[in-house]
Amino acid sequence: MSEFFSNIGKIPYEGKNSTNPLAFKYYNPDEVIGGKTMKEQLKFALSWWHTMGGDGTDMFGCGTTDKTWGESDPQARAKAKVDAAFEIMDKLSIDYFCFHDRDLSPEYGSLAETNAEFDKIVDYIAEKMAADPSKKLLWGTAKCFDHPRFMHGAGTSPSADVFAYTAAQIKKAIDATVKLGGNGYVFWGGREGYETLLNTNMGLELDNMARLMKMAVEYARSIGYTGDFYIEPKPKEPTKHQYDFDTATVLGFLRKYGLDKDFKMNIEANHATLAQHTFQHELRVARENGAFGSIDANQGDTLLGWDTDQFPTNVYEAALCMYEVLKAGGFTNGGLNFDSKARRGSFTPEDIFHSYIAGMDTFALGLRIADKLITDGRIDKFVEERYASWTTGIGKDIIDGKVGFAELEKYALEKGEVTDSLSSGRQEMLEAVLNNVMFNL
Ligand code: XLS
Ligand code: CA
Ligand code: CA
Repeated sequence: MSEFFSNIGKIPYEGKNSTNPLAFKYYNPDEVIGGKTMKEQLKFALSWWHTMGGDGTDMFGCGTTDKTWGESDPQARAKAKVDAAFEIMDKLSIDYFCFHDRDLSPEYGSLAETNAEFDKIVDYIAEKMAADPSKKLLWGTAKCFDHPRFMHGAGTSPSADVFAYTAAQIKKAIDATVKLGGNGYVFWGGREGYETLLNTNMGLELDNMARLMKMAVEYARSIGYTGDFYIEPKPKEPTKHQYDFDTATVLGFLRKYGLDKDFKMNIEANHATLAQHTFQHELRVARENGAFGSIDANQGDTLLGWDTDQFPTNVYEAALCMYEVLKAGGFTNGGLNFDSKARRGSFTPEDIFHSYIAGMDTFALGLRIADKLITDGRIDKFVEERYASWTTGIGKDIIDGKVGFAELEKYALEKGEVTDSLSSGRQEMLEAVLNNVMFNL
């Protein structure tokens, strides 16, 4: 087996004063932060689609970087991709990976043929994982959105045949996830949405999406899968209205169909901003609802209205993200998947490494800051004191269910004006506290 990146060695941790572009400045895998090693806290994953397959193609032009891995034959290329992926993970000290079925192995003629070739690649990955048990599958998923058969949706297609095909494809992707010991299975509703209500039976489509998910859970549990199921919210792109708009919308859907015990969220930063939320907002909504699962780490561009999937370099965002992760008790089955791609102009093999180093160091800094923010305690203390009125007196009576409208009316009439009970929200002071913690490392 040949080496694909012979000019790049294992990326070392050299600390913040290093100027070596091929070294980590902040990610020190075995250093303990917040009670666990950084590698346990961050659980970085490589995304097979961007890293192994994305060649820079966009709607205005063809690829700028070669992702053929030296093979023109699709079977040989799929195998070479596995070798190259394991080399990248090894050199970057990344323990996890994520895939869509078709990223691993493309479509051939019939579904049966496609499945047979897919099995061979899954077996090959299983062999590589057996040889290096540090490599693990974070989650798998099925690519039910690129082929023309999915033009009107997959689980939400008006065609029952397409629904059946989708179920068959997901069944196979679940089999592969289980075979590779994955602890996560993702549903991102690629074309599960609509362009116009003039041709859409929304009620049936949503019922069918829930049917598909129920079947997936039943099947996976029946073959012994014990991991998590995630829904990855996204408000738009490719469809105008995606059904899984944001975390709050997805929670409503899950509860309506009795799926809330089975699913958590895979929150992507760029999807949060597309929904006009902050990344932290989406994480907080998930956390407050016991639905925090996994993260697709990337960033969008606030000046662009589409999904740019850039490698994350915004330390502020990463810090607030890791604050939510630590407050949620850290990752269990989930982790940080770099659903990110180098810019089209960053086309050399080294750019793969520069991109991951940038993303990993950004989240390493985020973790360091978040841990300091929690031990510093000023923000948590402020929030606690802001809500102190709920721990005694009338506030406690409300929480304890001791009073209703009649008692509250009596209380308010006796009390008179209540504006004096308020104190400043101190937003600017708190933002300065965050800056102080951030730059005091
Ligand atoms: C696309 C999504 C997709 C999911 C997995 O926007 O981010 O890549 O993460 O299907
Ligand atoms: Ca994603
Ligand atoms: Ca995205």
